[in-house]
Amino acid sequence: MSTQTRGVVEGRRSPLCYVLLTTLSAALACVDQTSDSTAPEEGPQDVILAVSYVGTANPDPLEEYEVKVHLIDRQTREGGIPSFRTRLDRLRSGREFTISRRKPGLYYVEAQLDWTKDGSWDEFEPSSEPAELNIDRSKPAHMSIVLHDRTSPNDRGWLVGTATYQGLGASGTHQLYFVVQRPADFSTVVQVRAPSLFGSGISFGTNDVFFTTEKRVPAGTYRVVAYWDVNGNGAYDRSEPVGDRVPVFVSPGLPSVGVDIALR
Ligand SMILES: [Ca+2]
Ligand SMILES: [Ca+2]
Repeated sequence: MSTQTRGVVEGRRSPLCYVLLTTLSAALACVDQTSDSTAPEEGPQDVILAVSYVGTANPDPLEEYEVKVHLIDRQTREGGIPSFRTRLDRLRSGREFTISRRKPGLYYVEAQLDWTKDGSWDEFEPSSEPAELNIDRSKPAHMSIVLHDRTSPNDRGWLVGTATYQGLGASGTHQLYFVVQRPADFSTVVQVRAPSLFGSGISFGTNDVFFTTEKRVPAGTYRVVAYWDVNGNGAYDRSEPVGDRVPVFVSPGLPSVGVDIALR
C-alpha cells in the first residue's frame, strides 16, 4: 500500500468503512462478553521447557547429544519420551524445548542426556531431578529443567572402543593392547589388554576386538593407540600391527565411547 493510499484510508474513511468498522466492533464486543462469561477453553496445552546443563563433561565440541524428557501422566501412566538433539555447549547456556499439546493433568517429569548414544538411560549420564508438572487447562505450562552430572569432578572416566585388522594372520594367541597416552610426550597413563576370545587369543575379521579401560583414566585429553603383541613381550615392537593414535577426551566419571582403531 502506498503512503498516499494509506493516508486516504486513515484520514477520510468512506461511509461503507464506518459501517464495516462499527459492525466489527460490535462483533468483537460480543466475543469479549462471551469469553468473560464462561470458563477458559479446556484442552491440550503446550509444555515449554527451559533445559540447561551444569557439569564438567568435556565432549568433542561438535558432538550432538539426544536429551530425552520423560513426561508421564501421574494418574493414567500415559505419556511419552519426547526428545531433542543438541550440542552440550549450547545446553550450558540453556535452550527452550516445546512439547506440543498435552492433556491437562499432573505429570511426572525427568530428563536425561544420552551421553553414550545408545538410546538407553545409563546411571552415570547427566539427568535432572524428578519433578512434578501441572498442565493447566487454559494456558501453556512452563518448567525449568537442569541436567547435572551424576559423578564428581575428580572421578575417573573410561574408554570403550574396538580395534580392527584386515592383514594376514588375523587370528592367533597373541595379545592385543590398548595404550592411553599423554599427548605431550606419549607417556603411558593406562595400558589394558583386550580380553581373549574363548581364552584362545585374538581373532580379527569376523569380529572387531572390544576393549575398555574401566574406570581408570583421570579426566583429560589423551591419545589412544593399539598394537598386537605378536612376540608376546608386553611391549610394542616395530614389526607388530599397530594403529594410528586416536585423540580422545575423557570426562570425569563418564565413558568415552566409540574409540575405533584400525591396525595395519
Ligand atoms: Ca545411554
Ligand atoms: Ca611385542
